[in-house]
Amino acid sequence: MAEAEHDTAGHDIADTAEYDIADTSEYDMVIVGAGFAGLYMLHRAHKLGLRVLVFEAGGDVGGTWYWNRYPGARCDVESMEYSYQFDDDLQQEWQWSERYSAQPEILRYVNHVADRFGLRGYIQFDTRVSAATFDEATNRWVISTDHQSVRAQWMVMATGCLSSANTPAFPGIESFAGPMYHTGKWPHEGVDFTGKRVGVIGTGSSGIQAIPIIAAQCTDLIVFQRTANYSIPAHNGQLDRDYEQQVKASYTEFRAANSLMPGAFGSKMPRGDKPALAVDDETRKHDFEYRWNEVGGFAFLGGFVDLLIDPNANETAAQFARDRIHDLVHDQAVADLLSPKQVIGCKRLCLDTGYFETFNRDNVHLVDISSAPIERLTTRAVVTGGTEYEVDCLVFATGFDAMTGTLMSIDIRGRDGLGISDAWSAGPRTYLGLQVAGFPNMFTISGPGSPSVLTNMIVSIEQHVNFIADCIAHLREHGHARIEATEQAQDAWVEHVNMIADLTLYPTCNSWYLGANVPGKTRVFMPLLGFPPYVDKCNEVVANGYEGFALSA
Ligand code: N01
Repeated sequence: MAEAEHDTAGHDIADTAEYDIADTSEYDMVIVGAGFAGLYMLHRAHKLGLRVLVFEAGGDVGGTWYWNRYPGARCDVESMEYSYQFDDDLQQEWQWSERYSAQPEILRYVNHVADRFGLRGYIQFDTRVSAATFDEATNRWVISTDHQSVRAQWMVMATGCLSSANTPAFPGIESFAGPMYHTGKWPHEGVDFTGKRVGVIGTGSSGIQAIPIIAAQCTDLIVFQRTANYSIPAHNGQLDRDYEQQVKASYTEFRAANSLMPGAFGSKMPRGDKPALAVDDETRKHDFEYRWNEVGGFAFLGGFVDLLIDPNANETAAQFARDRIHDLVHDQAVADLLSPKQVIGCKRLCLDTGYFETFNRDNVHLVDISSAPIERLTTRAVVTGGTEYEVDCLVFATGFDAMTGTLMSIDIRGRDGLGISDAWSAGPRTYLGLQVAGFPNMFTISGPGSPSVLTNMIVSIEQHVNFIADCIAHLREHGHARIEATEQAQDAWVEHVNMIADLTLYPTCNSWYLGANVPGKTRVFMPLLGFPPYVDKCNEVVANGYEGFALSA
Protein backbone atom coordinates (compact mmCIF):
# COMPACT_ATOMS: atom_id res chain seq x y z
CA MET A 1 0.00 0.00 0.00
CA ALA A 2 1.35 3.47 -0.79
CA GLU A 3 2.29 5.65 2.13
CA ALA A 4 -0.49 7.84 3.50
CA GLU A 5 -0.66 11.55 2.74
CA HIS A 6 -3.48 13.92 3.64
CA ASP A 7 -6.10 15.48 1.42
CA THR A 8 -7.56 18.93 2.00
CA ALA A 9 -10.25 17.50 4.27
CA GLY A 10 -7.54 15.93 6.42
CA HIS A 11 -8.33 12.36 5.34
CA ASP A 12 -5.47 9.93 4.92
CA ILE A 13 -4.86 9.15 1.30
CA ALA A 14 -3.22 6.13 -0.17
CA ASP A 15 -2.99 6.23 -3.94
CA THR A 16 -4.42 2.82 -4.70
CA ALA A 17 -5.01 -0.33 -2.77
CA GLU A 18 -2.50 -2.99 -3.76
CA TYR A 19 -3.53 -6.36 -2.50
CA ASP A 20 -5.34 -9.35 -3.86
CA ILE A 21 -8.47 -10.29 -1.94
CA ALA A 22 -7.91 -13.97 -2.70
CA ASP A 23 -4.44 -14.01 -1.09
CA THR A 24 -5.57 -14.18 2.50
CA SER A 25 -8.43 -14.83 4.91
CA GLU A 26 -7.25 -12.09 7.32
CA TYR A 27 -8.46 -8.54 6.69
CA ASP A 28 -8.51 -5.27 8.56
CA MET A 29 -12.12 -4.74 7.58
CA VAL A 30 -14.94 -6.75 6.10
CA ILE A 31 -17.87 -4.80 4.68
CA VAL A 32 -21.16 -6.54 4.08
CA GLY A 33 -22.96 -4.99 1.09
CA ALA A 34 -21.83 -3.16 -2.04
CA GLY A 35 -24.53 -0.53 -2.39
CA PHE A 36 -23.92 3.19 -1.91
CA ALA A 37 -22.84 2.60 1.70
CA GLY A 38 -20.48 -0.33 1.14
CA LEU A 39 -18.77 1.31 -1.84
CA TYR A 40 -18.00 4.57 -0.07
CA MET A 41 -16.88 2.67 3.05
CA LEU A 42 -14.49 0.66 0.89
CA HIS A 43 -13.14 3.84 -0.68
CA ARG A 44 -12.55 5.54 2.67
CA ALA A 45 -11.04 2.39 4.20
CA HIS A 46 -8.59 2.13 1.30
CA LYS A 47 -7.55 5.70 1.95
CA LEU A 48 -6.72 4.66 5.50
CA GLY A 49 -4.51 1.92 4.09
CA LEU A 50 -6.77 -0.91 5.29
CA ARG A 51 -6.99 -4.31 3.66
CA VAL A 52 -10.69 -4.67 2.98
CA LEU A 53 -12.96 -7.35 1.59
CA VAL A 54 -16.56 -6.68 0.62
CA PHE A 55 -19.14 -9.46 0.51
CA GLU A 56 -22.13 -8.77 -1.72
CA ALA A 57 -25.10 -11.12 -2.13
CA GLY A 58 -25.98 -9.66 -5.53
CA GLY A 59 -24.14 -10.26 -8.78
CA ASP A 60 -22.93 -6.66 -9.04
CA VAL A 61 -22.78 -3.33 -7.21
CA GLY A 62 -25.82 -1.13 -6.47
CA GLY A 63 -27.69 -2.59 -3.50
CA THR A 64 -31.25 -1.24 -3.58
CA TRP A 65 -30.79 -0.13 -7.18
CA TYR A 66 -29.46 -3.53 -8.20
CA TRP A 67 -32.51 -5.38 -6.85
CA ASN A 68 -35.42 -2.94 -7.36
CA ARG A 69 -35.82 -3.04 -11.13
CA TYR A 70 -39.61 -3.02 -11.25
CA PRO A 71 -41.30 -0.92 -13.95
CA GLY A 72 -41.33 2.73 -12.92
CA ALA A 73 -38.64 2.41 -10.20
CA ARG A 74 -37.33 5.90 -9.65
CA CYS A 75 -35.85 7.93 -6.83
CA ASP A 76 -38.07 10.38 -4.96
CA VAL A 77 -35.14 12.63 -4.05
CA GLU A 78 -34.08 14.95 -6.87
CA SER A 79 -31.14 13.88 -9.04
CA MET A 80 -28.95 16.89 -8.21
CA GLU A 81 -29.11 15.80 -4.56
CA TYR A 82 -29.22 12.00 -4.79
CA SER A 83 -25.55 11.44 -5.48
CA TYR A 84 -22.23 11.32 -3.61
CA GLN A 85 -20.62 14.58 -2.60
CA PHE A 86 -17.24 13.25 -1.44
CA ASP A 87 -15.54 13.95 -4.75
CA ASP A 88 -16.05 17.28 -6.46
CA ASP A 89 -14.88 16.09 -9.88
CA LEU A 90 -17.40 13.27 -9.74
CA GLN A 91 -20.32 15.54 -8.93
CA GLN A 92 -19.26 18.11 -11.51
CA GLU A 93 -18.79 15.60 -14.32
CA TRP A 94 -21.78 13.32 -13.91
CA GLN A 95 -24.85 14.49 -15.81
CA TRP A 96 -28.35 13.36 -14.81
CA SER A 97 -31.04 13.35 -17.45
CA GLU A 98 -34.23 13.85 -15.41
CA ARG A 99 -35.37 15.80 -12.37
CA TYR A 100 -35.91 12.44 -10.60
CA SER A 101 -33.64 9.67 -11.80
CA ALA A 102 -34.92 6.31 -12.90
CA GLN A 103 -33.40 3.09 -11.55
CA PRO A 104 -31.32 2.22 -14.67
CA GLU A 105 -29.59 5.61 -14.59
CA ILE A 106 -28.83 5.39 -10.86
CA LEU A 107 -27.43 1.90 -11.38
CA ARG A 108 -25.21 3.24 -14.19
CA TYR A 109 -23.97 5.93 -11.79
CA VAL A 110 -23.12 3.38 -9.06
CA ASN A 111 -21.22 1.29 -11.59
CA HIS A 112 -19.39 4.38 -12.80
CA VAL A 113 -18.32 5.16 -9.21
CA ALA A 114 -17.15 1.59 -8.63
CA ASP A 115 -14.97 1.76 -11.76
CA ARG A 116 -13.74 5.30 -11.35
CA PHE A 117 -12.44 4.63 -7.83
CA GLY A 118 -11.12 1.15 -8.58
CA LEU A 119 -13.46 -0.59 -6.13
CA ARG A 120 -14.78 -3.61 -8.02
CA GLY A 121 -11.73 -5.81 -7.49
CA TYR A 122 -12.22 -5.85 -3.72
CA ILE A 123 -15.79 -7.12 -3.83
CA GLN A 124 -16.77 -10.77 -3.78
CA PHE A 125 -20.15 -10.95 -5.54
CA ASP A 126 -22.85 -13.61 -5.31
CA THR A 127 -21.78 -14.23 -1.74
CA ARG A 128 -24.19 -14.02 1.16
CA VAL A 129 -22.87 -13.70 4.72
CA SER A 130 -24.64 -16.21 6.94
CA ALA A 131 -22.90 -15.74 10.28
CA ALA A 132 -20.39 -13.58 12.13
CA THR A 133 -18.90 -14.27 15.55
CA PHE A 134 -16.70 -12.00 17.63
CA ASP A 135 -13.54 -13.70 18.90
CA GLU A 136 -12.78 -11.87 22.13
CA ALA A 137 -9.28 -13.27 22.53
CA THR A 138 -8.08 -11.63 19.34
CA ASN A 139 -10.63 -8.83 18.87
CA ARG A 140 -11.49 -10.24 15.49
CA TRP A 141 -14.78 -10.98 13.74
CA VAL A 142 -15.01 -14.39 12.12
CA ILE A 143 -17.32 -13.89 9.16
CA SER A 144 -18.84 -16.87 7.37
CA THR A 145 -20.51 -17.36 4.02
CA ASP A 146 -21.80 -20.70 2.74
CA HIS A 147 -18.36 -21.69 1.53
CA GLN A 148 -15.70 -19.75 3.46
CA SER A 149 -14.73 -17.99 6.69
CA VAL A 150 -12.56 -14.91 6.99
CA ARG A 151 -11.36 -12.84 9.94
CA ALA A 152 -11.34 -9.08 10.28
CA GLN A 153 -10.78 -6.55 13.03
CA TRP A 154 -13.65 -4.32 11.88
CA MET A 155 -16.94 -5.47 10.49
CA VAL A 156 -19.16 -2.89 8.79
CA MET A 157 -22.75 -3.78 8.01
CA ALA A 158 -23.65 -1.83 4.89
CA THR A 159 -26.67 -4.04 4.40
CA GLY A 160 -29.24 -1.36 3.60
CA CYS A 161 -32.47 -0.39 5.33
CA LEU A 162 -34.87 -1.90 2.79
CA SER A 163 -33.11 -5.04 1.63
CA SER A 164 -35.17 -7.93 3.02
CA ALA A 165 -38.20 -8.33 0.79
CA ASN A 166 -41.42 -9.02 2.69
CA THR A 167 -43.61 -11.58 0.98
CA PRO A 168 -46.64 -12.27 3.17
CA ALA A 169 -47.32 -15.95 3.81
CA PHE A 170 -50.72 -16.01 2.12
CA PRO A 171 -52.36 -19.43 2.54
CA GLY A 172 -52.06 -21.39 -0.69
CA ILE A 173 -49.21 -19.25 -2.07
CA GLU A 174 -47.33 -22.40 -3.06
CA SER A 175 -50.24 -23.54 -5.22
CA PHE A 176 -50.40 -20.41 -7.38
CA ALA A 177 -49.46 -21.63 -10.87
CA GLY A 178 -48.48 -18.35 -12.54
CA PRO A 179 -45.31 -16.34 -12.08
CA MET A 180 -44.96 -14.26 -8.90
CA TYR A 181 -42.67 -11.23 -8.72
CA HIS A 182 -41.60 -9.07 -5.77
CA THR A 183 -40.79 -5.44 -6.63
CA GLY A 184 -37.67 -5.68 -4.45
CA LYS A 185 -36.31 -8.75 -6.30
CA TRP A 186 -37.33 -7.98 -9.86
CA PRO A 187 -36.03 -10.23 -12.69
CA HIS A 188 -33.11 -8.62 -14.49
CA GLU A 189 -34.47 -9.53 -17.89
CA GLY A 190 -37.69 -7.58 -17.15
CA VAL A 191 -41.25 -8.84 -17.39
CA ASP A 192 -43.58 -8.50 -20.35
CA PHE A 193 -47.17 -8.19 -19.12
CA THR A 194 -48.67 -7.94 -22.61
CA GLY A 195 -51.84 -10.01 -22.84
CA LYS A 196 -51.81 -10.87 -19.14
CA ARG A 197 -54.25 -10.45 -16.29
CA VAL A 198 -52.08 -9.10 -13.50
CA GLY A 199 -52.71 -8.81 -9.77
CA VAL A 200 -50.72 -6.24 -7.77
CA ILE A 201 -50.77 -6.53 -3.99
CA GLY A 202 -49.58 -3.42 -2.16
CA THR A 203 -49.94 0.32 -2.67
CA GLY A 204 -46.81 1.81 -1.07
CA SER A 205 -44.14 3.72 -3.02
CA SER A 206 -43.21 0.69 -5.15
CA GLY A 207 -46.80 -0.22 -6.05
CA ILE A 208 -47.70 3.39 -6.79
CA GLN A 209 -44.76 3.70 -9.21
CA ALA A 210 -45.33 0.34 -10.88
CA ILE A 211 -49.13 0.32 -11.24
CA PRO A 212 -49.48 2.99 -14.00
CA ILE A 213 -46.86 1.31 -16.16
CA ILE A 214 -48.12 -2.24 -15.70
CA ALA A 215 -51.68 -0.99 -16.35
CA ALA A 216 -50.65 0.46 -19.70
CA GLN A 217 -49.16 -2.87 -20.79
CA CYS A 218 -51.40 -5.62 -19.48
CA THR A 219 -54.89 -6.74 -20.46
CA ASP A 220 -56.37 -6.41 -16.98
CA LEU A 221 -54.95 -5.18 -13.73
CA ILE A 222 -56.44 -5.87 -10.31
CA VAL A 223 -54.97 -3.80 -7.48
CA PHE A 224 -55.42 -5.28 -4.01
CA GLN A 225 -55.26 -2.37 -1.58
CA ARG A 226 -55.04 -2.86 2.20
CA THR A 227 -54.34 0.79 3.07
CA ALA A 228 -54.94 3.72 0.74
CA ASN A 229 -51.88 5.94 0.51
CA TYR A 230 -51.22 9.61 -0.08
CA SER A 231 -49.31 10.35 -3.24
CA ILE A 232 -48.23 13.71 -4.59
CA PRO A 233 -47.59 14.42 -8.30
CA ALA A 234 -43.83 14.21 -8.91
CA HIS A 235 -43.84 16.63 -11.89
CA ASN A 236 -40.87 14.74 -13.25
CA GLY A 237 -39.30 15.79 -16.53
CA GLN A 238 -36.00 16.46 -18.24
CA LEU A 239 -33.52 18.05 -15.86
CA ASP A 240 -33.45 21.80 -16.36
CA ARG A 241 -29.90 22.46 -17.64
CA ASP A 242 -29.89 26.03 -16.24
CA TYR A 243 -30.75 24.65 -12.83
CA GLU A 244 -28.01 22.03 -13.19
CA GLN A 245 -25.44 24.73 -14.01
CA GLN A 246 -26.63 26.87 -11.15
CA VAL A 247 -26.22 23.98 -8.67
CA LYS A 248 -22.86 22.93 -10.10
CA ALA A 249 -21.55 26.49 -9.83
CA SER A 250 -21.95 26.32 -6.06
CA TYR A 251 -22.29 22.62 -5.29
CA THR A 252 -20.44 22.89 -1.97
CA GLU A 253 -22.79 25.58 -0.68
CA PHE A 254 -25.80 23.66 -2.02
CA ARG A 255 -24.74 20.50 -0.19
CA ALA A 256 -24.05 22.47 2.99
CA ALA A 257 -27.52 24.06 2.85
CA ASN A 258 -29.12 20.65 2.33
CA SER A 259 -27.31 19.19 5.31
CA LEU A 260 -29.08 21.77 7.48
CA MET A 261 -32.50 20.52 6.40
CA PRO A 262 -34.34 18.00 8.63
CA GLY A 263 -34.15 15.32 5.91
CA ALA A 264 -30.77 16.46 4.54
CA PHE A 265 -32.35 17.48 1.23
CA GLY A 266 -34.61 20.11 -0.29
CA SER A 267 -32.93 23.39 0.68
CA LYS A 268 -34.26 24.92 -2.54
CA MET A 269 -37.82 23.74 -1.91
CA PRO A 270 -40.22 26.52 -0.89
CA ARG A 271 -40.80 26.33 2.88
CA GLY A 272 -43.27 28.08 5.12
CA ASP A 273 -42.58 29.20 8.66
CA LYS A 274 -46.09 29.38 10.11
CA PRO A 275 -48.44 26.86 11.71
CA ALA A 276 -51.15 25.75 9.27
CA LEU A 277 -54.00 27.16 11.32
CA ALA A 278 -52.29 30.52 11.76
CA VAL A 279 -53.38 31.49 8.24
CA ASP A 280 -56.91 31.73 6.82
CA ASP A 281 -58.47 28.90 4.80
CA GLU A 282 -57.97 30.64 1.45
CA THR A 283 -54.25 31.30 2.05
CA ARG A 284 -53.70 27.73 3.17
CA LYS A 285 -55.53 26.28 0.17
CA HIS A 286 -53.57 28.51 -2.16
CA ASP A 287 -50.31 27.20 -0.67
CA PHE A 288 -51.36 23.55 -0.98
CA GLU A 289 -52.47 24.16 -4.58
CA TYR A 290 -49.14 25.71 -5.48
CA ARG A 291 -47.26 22.75 -3.99
CA TRP A 292 -49.52 20.13 -5.56
CA ASN A 293 -49.85 21.72 -9.02
CA GLU A 294 -46.49 23.37 -9.55
CA VAL A 295 -43.76 22.13 -7.20
CA GLY A 296 -44.67 18.50 -6.58
CA GLY A 297 -43.12 15.85 -4.37
CA PHE A 298 -42.12 16.12 -0.72
CA ALA A 299 -42.43 19.92 -0.84
CA PHE A 300 -46.16 19.36 -0.34
CA LEU A 301 -45.64 19.05 3.41
CA GLY A 302 -43.19 21.96 3.60
CA GLY A 303 -45.67 24.82 3.64
CA PHE A 304 -46.40 24.81 7.37
CA VAL A 305 -44.25 23.95 10.34
CA ASP A 306 -46.72 21.82 12.28
CA LEU A 307 -48.18 19.43 9.70
CA LEU A 308 -46.50 16.43 11.31
CA ILE A 309 -47.07 17.62 14.86
CA ASP A 310 -50.62 18.93 15.18
CA PRO A 311 -53.43 16.57 14.06
CA ASN A 312 -55.71 19.51 13.17
CA ALA A 313 -53.04 21.10 11.00
CA ASN A 314 -52.36 17.74 9.40
CA GLU A 315 -56.02 17.23 8.60
CA THR A 316 -56.05 20.39 6.45
CA ALA A 317 -53.33 18.91 4.18
CA ALA A 318 -54.90 15.43 4.30
CA GLN A 319 -58.31 16.73 3.24
CA PHE A 320 -56.76 18.78 0.44
CA ALA A 321 -55.09 15.60 -0.88
CA ARG A 322 -58.34 13.60 -0.60
CA ASP A 323 -60.15 16.33 -2.56
CA ARG A 324 -57.53 16.11 -5.32
CA ILE A 325 -58.03 12.34 -5.48
CA HIS A 326 -61.75 12.96 -5.97
CA ASP A 327 -60.91 15.43 -8.78
CA LEU A 328 -58.58 12.97 -10.50
CA VAL A 329 -60.66 9.79 -10.26
CA HIS A 330 -63.94 9.77 -12.21
CA ASP A 331 -65.77 7.09 -10.25
CA GLN A 332 -66.36 8.68 -6.86
CA ALA A 333 -66.83 5.32 -5.14
CA VAL A 334 -63.35 4.34 -6.32
CA ALA A 335 -62.04 7.76 -5.24
CA ASP A 336 -63.47 7.11 -1.78
CA LEU A 337 -61.57 3.83 -1.57
CA LEU A 338 -58.36 5.50 -2.78
CA SER A 339 -58.65 8.25 -0.15
CA PRO A 340 -56.44 7.57 2.84
CA LYS A 341 -57.85 7.92 6.31
CA GLN A 342 -54.60 8.08 8.27
CA VAL A 343 -52.54 11.16 9.03
CA ILE A 344 -50.72 12.41 5.92
CA GLY A 345 -46.94 11.87 6.06
CA CYS A 346 -47.20 9.29 8.83
CA LYS A 347 -46.51 6.54 6.33
CA ARG A 348 -43.80 7.52 3.86
CA LEU A 349 -45.31 10.02 1.42
CA CYS A 350 -45.38 8.66 -2.14
CA LEU A 351 -44.64 10.51 -5.38
CA ASP A 352 -46.31 9.49 -8.61
CA THR A 353 -46.79 10.05 -12.28
CA GLY A 354 -50.42 9.39 -13.14
CA TYR A 355 -51.20 6.98 -10.29
CA PHE A 356 -54.74 8.07 -9.41
CA GLU A 357 -55.62 8.67 -13.07
CA THR A 358 -54.75 5.02 -13.76
CA PHE A 359 -57.95 4.01 -11.96
CA ASN A 360 -59.95 5.74 -14.73
CA ARG A 361 -58.78 3.06 -17.19
CA ASP A 362 -61.30 0.39 -18.13
CA ASN A 363 -58.74 -2.37 -17.58
CA VAL A 364 -57.91 -1.38 -13.98
CA HIS A 365 -59.93 -2.63 -11.01
CA LEU A 366 -59.46 -1.74 -7.36
CA VAL A 367 -60.20 -4.32 -4.69
CA ASP A 368 -60.35 -3.01 -1.15
CA ILE A 369 -58.95 -5.60 1.25
CA SER A 370 -58.84 -3.37 4.32
CA SER A 371 -61.67 -5.19 6.02
CA ALA A 372 -61.53 -8.51 4.14
CA PRO A 373 -57.89 -9.57 3.95
CA ILE A 374 -56.63 -11.92 1.26
CA GLU A 375 -57.94 -15.31 2.40
CA ARG A 376 -55.87 -17.51 0.13
CA LEU A 377 -54.35 -17.98 -3.27
CA THR A 378 -55.51 -20.77 -5.56
CA THR A 379 -53.77 -21.99 -8.70
CA ARG A 380 -55.13 -19.07 -10.74
CA ALA A 381 -56.78 -16.62 -8.34
CA VAL A 382 -56.62 -14.39 -5.30
CA VAL A 383 -59.51 -14.99 -2.92
CA THR A 384 -60.80 -12.19 -0.72
CA GLY A 385 -64.21 -11.39 0.72
CA GLY A 386 -65.48 -14.68 -0.67
CA THR A 387 -64.71 -13.65 -4.30
CA GLU A 388 -62.11 -15.31 -6.54
CA TYR A 389 -60.17 -12.81 -8.68
CA GLU A 390 -58.54 -14.67 -11.54
CA VAL A 391 -55.08 -13.52 -12.57
CA ASP A 392 -52.24 -14.93 -14.71
CA CYS A 393 -49.45 -13.48 -12.60
CA LEU A 394 -48.93 -11.66 -9.31
CA VAL A 395 -46.79 -8.71 -8.31
CA PHE A 396 -45.99 -8.40 -4.63
CA ALA A 397 -45.38 -4.72 -3.89
CA THR A 398 -45.52 -5.67 -0.24
CA GLY A 399 -42.41 -3.91 1.00
CA PHE A 400 -39.62 -4.97 3.29
CA ASP A 401 -38.73 -6.18 6.74
CA ALA A 402 -37.20 -2.75 7.11
CA MET A 403 -34.10 -1.69 9.01
CA THR A 404 -33.63 -4.87 11.04
CA GLY A 405 -34.64 -7.72 8.70
CA THR A 406 -31.32 -8.23 6.96
CA LEU A 407 -29.18 -7.81 10.08
CA MET A 408 -31.33 -10.26 12.05
CA SER A 409 -31.24 -12.81 9.24
CA ILE A 410 -27.48 -13.14 9.79
CA ASP A 411 -26.41 -15.13 12.86
CA ILE A 412 -24.37 -12.30 14.39
CA ARG A 413 -22.85 -13.19 17.78
CA GLY A 414 -21.01 -10.62 19.84
CA ARG A 415 -19.47 -10.80 23.31
CA ASP A 416 -20.34 -13.92 25.37
CA GLY A 417 -22.16 -15.42 22.39
CA LEU A 418 -24.89 -12.76 22.51
CA GLY A 419 -27.00 -13.02 19.34
CA ILE A 420 -28.31 -9.90 17.60
CA SER A 421 -31.79 -11.44 17.46
CA ASP A 422 -31.78 -11.78 21.27
CA ALA A 423 -30.30 -8.33 21.80
CA TRP A 424 -33.06 -6.89 19.59
CA SER A 425 -35.93 -9.18 20.60
CA ALA A 426 -37.89 -6.17 21.95
CA GLY A 427 -36.91 -3.95 19.01
CA PRO A 428 -33.58 -2.64 17.76
CA ARG A 429 -31.28 -0.93 20.27
CA THR A 430 -28.24 1.00 19.09
CA TYR A 431 -26.05 3.90 20.05
CA LEU A 432 -26.38 6.57 17.32
CA GLY A 433 -27.47 3.86 14.87
CA LEU A 434 -23.75 3.15 14.53
CA GLN A 435 -23.01 0.46 17.09
CA VAL A 436 -24.77 -2.08 19.29
CA ALA A 437 -23.65 -2.67 22.89
CA GLY A 438 -22.26 -6.21 23.16
CA PHE A 439 -20.95 -6.20 19.58
CA PRO A 440 -17.47 -4.63 19.67
CA ASN A 441 -15.86 -3.44 16.44
CA MET A 442 -19.09 -3.87 14.49
CA PHE A 443 -20.52 -0.77 12.85
CA THR A 444 -23.88 -0.36 11.14
CA ILE A 445 -24.28 2.21 8.37
CA SER A 446 -27.62 4.03 8.61
CA GLY A 447 -28.72 1.60 11.31
CA PRO A 448 -31.90 1.90 13.36
CA GLY A 449 -31.64 4.88 15.68
CA SER A 450 -30.05 7.06 13.00
CA PRO A 451 -31.94 9.42 10.64
CA SER A 452 -31.37 7.07 7.66
CA VAL A 453 -34.69 6.43 5.90
CA LEU A 454 -36.09 9.83 6.88
CA THR A 455 -33.31 11.56 4.97
CA ASN A 456 -31.58 11.64 1.62
CA MET A 457 -29.93 8.24 2.17
CA ILE A 458 -26.69 9.13 0.42
CA VAL A 459 -26.05 12.09 2.70
CA SER A 460 -26.67 9.93 5.76
CA ILE A 461 -24.46 7.20 4.37
CA GLU A 462 -21.56 9.57 3.75
CA GLN A 463 -21.87 11.04 7.24
CA HIS A 464 -21.80 7.55 8.80
CA VAL A 465 -18.92 6.33 6.69
CA ASN A 466 -16.90 9.44 7.53
CA PHE A 467 -17.63 8.90 11.23
CA ILE A 468 -16.51 5.26 11.05
CA ALA A 469 -13.37 5.95 9.01
CA ASP A 470 -12.34 8.85 11.26
CA CYS A 471 -13.04 6.71 14.31
CA ILE A 472 -10.82 3.88 13.08
CA ALA A 473 -8.06 6.37 12.26
CA HIS A 474 -8.36 7.74 15.81
CA LEU A 475 -8.26 4.26 17.37
CA ARG A 476 -5.15 3.35 15.41
CA GLU A 477 -3.46 6.58 16.27
CA HIS A 478 -4.10 6.00 19.98
CA GLY A 479 -3.25 2.31 20.03
CA HIS A 480 -6.80 1.08 20.60
CA ALA A 481 -7.85 -2.21 19.06
CA ARG A 482 -11.45 -2.23 20.15
CA ILE A 483 -14.49 0.02 20.43
CA GLU A 484 -17.90 -0.79 21.83
CA ALA A 485 -20.96 1.31 22.65
CA THR A 486 -21.74 1.25 26.37
CA GLU A 487 -25.12 -0.04 27.57
CA GLN A 488 -25.67 3.22 29.39
CA ALA A 489 -25.13 5.39 26.30
CA GLN A 490 -27.28 3.05 24.24
CA ASP A 491 -30.17 3.11 26.73
CA ALA A 492 -30.12 6.90 26.79
CA TRP A 493 -30.00 7.03 22.99
CA VAL A 494 -32.95 4.67 22.50
CA GLU A 495 -34.95 6.75 24.95
CA HIS A 496 -34.01 9.91 23.03
CA VAL A 497 -35.07 8.46 19.66
CA ASN A 498 -38.47 7.45 21.11
CA MET A 499 -38.93 10.75 22.88
CA ILE A 500 -38.42 12.68 19.61
CA ALA A 501 -40.79 10.40 17.67
CA ASP A 502 -43.45 10.78 20.37
CA LEU A 503 -43.45 14.55 19.87
CA THR A 504 -44.79 13.94 16.35
CA LEU A 505 -47.66 12.18 14.58
CA TYR A 506 -45.33 9.48 13.17
CA PRO A 507 -46.21 6.79 15.71
CA THR A 508 -49.96 7.12 15.00
CA CYS A 509 -50.30 4.78 12.01
CA ASN A 510 -49.19 1.30 10.96
CA SER A 511 -46.05 2.20 9.03
CA TRP A 512 -42.95 0.18 8.29
CA TYR A 513 -41.01 2.80 10.30
CA LEU A 514 -42.65 1.04 13.27
CA GLY A 515 -42.27 -2.46 11.86
CA ALA A 516 -46.07 -2.63 11.68
CA ASN A 517 -46.09 -4.16 8.18
CA VAL A 518 -44.45 -7.40 9.31
CA PRO A 519 -46.65 -9.68 11.43
CA GLY A 520 -45.12 -10.30 14.87
CA LYS A 521 -42.45 -7.59 14.58
CA THR A 522 -42.05 -5.50 17.74
CA ARG A 523 -43.63 -2.09 17.31
CA VAL A 524 -40.84 0.46 17.83
CA PHE A 525 -40.22 3.65 15.87
CA MET A 526 -36.83 2.83 14.33
CA PRO A 527 -35.37 5.92 12.62
CA LEU A 528 -34.39 9.17 14.35
CA LEU A 529 -36.12 12.36 13.26
CA GLY A 530 -33.86 15.27 12.35
CA PHE A 531 -30.54 15.13 10.53
CA PRO A 532 -28.84 18.37 11.72
CA PRO A 533 -29.14 17.72 15.49
CA TYR A 534 -27.99 14.17 14.88
CA VAL A 535 -24.82 15.37 13.16
CA ASP A 536 -24.23 17.82 16.01
CA LYS A 537 -24.54 14.95 18.48
CA CYS A 538 -22.05 12.80 16.54
CA ASN A 539 -19.59 15.71 16.39
CA GLU A 540 -19.98 16.28 20.12
CA VAL A 541 -19.37 12.58 20.81
CA VAL A 542 -16.12 12.77 18.84
CA ALA A 543 -15.04 16.05 20.46
CA ASN A 544 -15.53 14.39 23.86
CA GLY A 545 -13.20 11.51 22.98
CA TYR A 546 -15.87 9.14 21.63
CA GLU A 547 -18.14 9.65 24.58
CA GLY A 548 -20.49 6.71 25.12
CA PHE A 549 -18.07 4.25 23.56
CA ALA A 550 -15.60 2.10 25.50
CA LEU A 551 -12.18 2.16 23.80
CA SER A 552 -9.54 -0.38 24.74
CA ALA A 553 -6.15 -1.70 23.66
O1 N01 B 1 -43.32 -0.98 0.58
P1 N01 B 1 -44.39 -0.40 1.63
P2 N01 B 1 -42.74 -0.30 -0.73
N1 N01 B 1 -51.75 -8.02 2.52
O2 N01 B 1 -44.14 -1.14 2.90
C1 N01 B 1 -49.10 -3.80 1.53
C2 N01 B 1 -38.71 3.06 -0.29
N2 N01 B 1 -38.97 3.23 -1.71
O3 N01 B 1 -41.81 -1.27 -1.35
O4 N01 B 1 -49.99 -0.19 4.21
C3 N01 B 1 -52.04 -6.98 1.74
O5 N01 B 1 -44.40 1.05 1.66
C4 N01 B 1 -49.00 -2.64 2.48
O6 N01 B 1 -50.24 -2.41 3.11
P3 N01 B 1 -50.28 -1.62 4.54
C5 N01 B 1 -39.56 4.08 0.46
O7 N01 B 1 -38.90 4.47 1.61
C6 N01 B 1 -38.51 4.34 -2.27
O8 N01 B 1 -43.79 0.26 -1.54
O9 N01 B 1 -49.21 -2.25 5.39
N3 N01 B 1 -51.24 -5.92 1.57
C7 N01 B 1 -48.54 -1.55 1.54
O10 N01 B 1 -49.60 -1.04 0.78
C8 N01 B 1 -40.77 3.24 0.76
O11 N01 B 1 -41.56 3.74 1.81
C9 N01 B 1 -38.79 4.58 -3.57
O12 N01 B 1 -51.64 -1.87 5.04
C10 N01 B 1 -50.07 -5.96 2.20
C11 N01 B 1 -47.60 -2.31 0.61
O13 N01 B 1 -47.97 -3.68 0.69
C12 N01 B 1 -40.14 1.91 1.06
O14 N01 B 1 -39.12 1.78 0.10
C13 N01 B 1 -39.50 3.67 -4.32
C14 N01 B 1 -49.67 -7.03 3.02
C15 N01 B 1 -46.15 -2.19 1.04
O15 N01 B 1 -45.77 -0.86 0.99
C16 N01 B 1 -41.05 0.72 0.96
O16 N01 B 1 -41.90 0.89 -0.16
C17 N01 B 1 -39.93 2.52 -3.72
C18 N01 B 1 -50.58 -8.09 3.17
N4 N01 B 1 -50.32 -9.14 3.96
C19 N01 B 1 -39.66 2.30 -2.40
N5 N01 B 1 -48.44 -6.76 3.50
C20 N01 B 1 -38.35 5.83 -4.16
O17 N01 B 1 -37.52 6.59 -3.73
C21 N01 B 1 -48.07 -5.57 3.01
N6 N01 B 1 -49.06 -5.07 2.23
C22 N01 B 1 -39.08 6.16 -5.30
